Amino acid sequence: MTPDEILKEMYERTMEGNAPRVLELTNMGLEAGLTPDSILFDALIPSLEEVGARFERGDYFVPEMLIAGRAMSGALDVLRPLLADTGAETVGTFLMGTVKGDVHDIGKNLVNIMLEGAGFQVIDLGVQTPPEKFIDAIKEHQPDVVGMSAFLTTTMPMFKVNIHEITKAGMRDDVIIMVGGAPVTQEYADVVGADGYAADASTAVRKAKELIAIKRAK
Ligand code: B1M
Repeated sequence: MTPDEILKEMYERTMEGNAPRVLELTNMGLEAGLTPDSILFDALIPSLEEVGARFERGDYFVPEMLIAGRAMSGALDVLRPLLADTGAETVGTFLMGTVKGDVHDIGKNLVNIMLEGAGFQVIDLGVQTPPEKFIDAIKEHQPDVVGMSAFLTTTMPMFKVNIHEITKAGMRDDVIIMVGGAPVTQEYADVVGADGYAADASTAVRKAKELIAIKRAK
């Protein structure tokens, strides 16, 4: 198969949620010289976007979204060391979690991979993270940045709740707070009082570095 054929089939099989074949195609793609970035941005991410569009149209339901997500996660396991393996020095500690009420984690995991690749130490609190878990982890790890992901319009308000609780706990000035996730915008980040927002994983890395440099220069 040519690299283009591999990407095309990967797009289709991810949409069908055929995890074993997506895994096989990921390995074949790498052997054929495809970069991890190309596998992500030319096949896996567009495929999940199409899954989301089909769900909105009522052509797909939750089980289809679930298996497509699993197929992508399997491929990410293979890509993780390749995306993260830059040998960069530790540039800061990043505490990351998907907010309470939200089980989406693929986007968060991708941000984590890119952060690790850029030299961040990442502490991942997983999904459905309640405010008290963020607070306990801030106390324990004293991160430079606290990152919160939300993927539903119904869970985005948890940013404000979390920031309020972190402020009440007297820790707001100790950490930089970044938010992100598919429905989140810069305007929303400003409204909830976050320090930073990024639309995708690589921008998140750049933004985190910028914000840390500004804070350390003060
Ligand atoms: Co869900 N889901 N889902 N889902 N799901 C979406 C998000 C949706 C947009 C689909 C749609 O309608 N088009 C929609 C949300 C609508 C809305 O609120 N605006 C939706 C819905 C409605 C639901 C349920 C409510 C469905 C139901 O039960 N009726 C339900 C909710 C469950 C819950 O959380 N309580 C649900 C469930 C699920 C599954 C469990 C089946 C599965 C999740 C599997 C998993 O994550 N392990 C799933 C999936 C797979 C999706 C779609 C299809 C794909 C999400 C994904 O992984 N995208 C999604 C449709 C879509 O996004 N087009 C959809 C790929 C990923 C790489 O992108 O997540 O955007 P993304 O992450 C990006 C950026 O957002 C950014 O960087 C990432 C990488 O570039 N980013 C940050 C993320 N976090 C960041 C943090 C930062 C900075 C940047 O700083 C801290």
